[in-house]
Amino acid sequence: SMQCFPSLVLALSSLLGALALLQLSLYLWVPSRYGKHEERLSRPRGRLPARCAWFLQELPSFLVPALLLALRSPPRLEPLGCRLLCCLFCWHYFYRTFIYPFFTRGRPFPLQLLFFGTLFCIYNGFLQGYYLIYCAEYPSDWCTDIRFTAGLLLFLLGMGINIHSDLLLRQLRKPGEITYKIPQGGLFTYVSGANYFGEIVEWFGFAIATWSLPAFAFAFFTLCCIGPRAYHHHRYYLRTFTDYPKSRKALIPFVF
Ligand code: NDX
Repeated sequence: SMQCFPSLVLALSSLLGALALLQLSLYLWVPSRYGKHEERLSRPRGRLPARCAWFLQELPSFLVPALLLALRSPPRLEPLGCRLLCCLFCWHYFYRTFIYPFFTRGRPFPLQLLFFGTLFCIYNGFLQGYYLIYCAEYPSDWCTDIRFTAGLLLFLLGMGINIHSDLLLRQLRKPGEITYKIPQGGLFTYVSGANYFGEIVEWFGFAIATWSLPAFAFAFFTLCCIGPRAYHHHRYYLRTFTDYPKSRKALIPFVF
């Protein structure tokens, strides 16, 4: 049966950090080619409807940690913190897998990115789940620790912002439409990447609540992955809409 190998956690976390830096160097100047940054009709084949693509891609991030949690024998009942934190992770990916894709009005998603996205979700789902289920140790009163409570609060706040912003984006289109409009309302009043801002806050909250290397590596990866993308969205809006709100920032309200 499985057990904790701390060196495996260290190796996988370091590789995740390295992937984050690779990601940053690849996509800081040129955006990753999906959504509004994919050249129109350039590759009519090699895409999957957004609904299937997001479902398939995100599923492992839910399934892998959920299975690790369910199948661990003997079941890990102590400490409470580990299961709670693993459930938080699964909860986000339950939303991302079973709710978000079924409402999306996004354009078809490139198969090649879908492939790498799926690999990434397997990798990260395993790392976070394995660490929390087999390795993490918390004092029995972790649930009242300031790191847990403050982190949890940030996680919930970020998730709220992320879900709300994704909803506002979806409402910009009627079913079947693929045009882009200026997002309005919620945190979009202040930033072009409100959904990304929420997601980044969420995973840094998770990292603080778990106080673990894998979770900080994932928060850093998220920042490197969708931080630059928020900036590219911002640039896209500025060159596409002459009436784009001048005071709006790219990612962080009032700052950047
Ligand atoms: N999926 C995380 N890297 C990513 C898929 C891409 O969950 O090779 C990371 C995630 C993957 C990436 C994933 C990992 C790294 C990959 C990358 C591809 C290359 C890269 C594999 C897995 C890679 C290395 C080299 C390291 C291997 O038509 P449309 O789609 O544009 O429509 C959009 C619509 N919309 C608008 N509609 C009308 N008017 C407007 N102005 C509109 N603006 C947007 O709204 C969409 O339907 C929808 C949202 O669009 P957008 O562009 O704002 O968000 P999107 O990027 O699609 O993300 C959707 C959500 C969002 O909440 C975000 O926070 C979350 O997913 N997300 C996304 C990416 C990664 C991630 C979270 C994370 O790292 N935690």
